[in-house]
Amino acid sequence: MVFIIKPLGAELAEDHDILGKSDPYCIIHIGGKKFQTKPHSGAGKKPKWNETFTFDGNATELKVQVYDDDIGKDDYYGEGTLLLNKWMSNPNKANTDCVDIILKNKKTGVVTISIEYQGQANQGGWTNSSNPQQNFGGSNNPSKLGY
Ligand SMILES: [Ca+2]
Repeated sequence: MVFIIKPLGAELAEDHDILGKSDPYCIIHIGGKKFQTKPHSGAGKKPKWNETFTFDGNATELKVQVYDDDIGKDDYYGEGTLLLNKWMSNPNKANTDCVDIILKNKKTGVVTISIEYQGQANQGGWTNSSNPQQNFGGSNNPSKLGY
């Protein structure tokens, strides 16, 4: 399954940087893979990323982590999780959602992210109950009349 993932930006509760403004970036974890945006230098509480990542693999959820880029250890804003089934039931269309970023049970911000699932709608494995024999040729199949 292919997901087009665009972390658009964030609204953060605090500016972590002591000198100047925070330089936030985010990391997307999906299906064992990791995508990282560039830091939005000096963005403070309202970073914009507008980067596009393509994930090809199996995943049911996506985790977002936000950091402030610093010399030495980067400050951690926290993380949030999005379930992907909403996009899988509405394929081939980019839909934007927000994910709360939490650190130690405290909301530290919101990340806006656009996701598009490319593929067939997820039927959940139960709605497509028709017998394949009916679809792939029985004695009544009109396409066979010409032979
Ligand atoms: Ca910084």
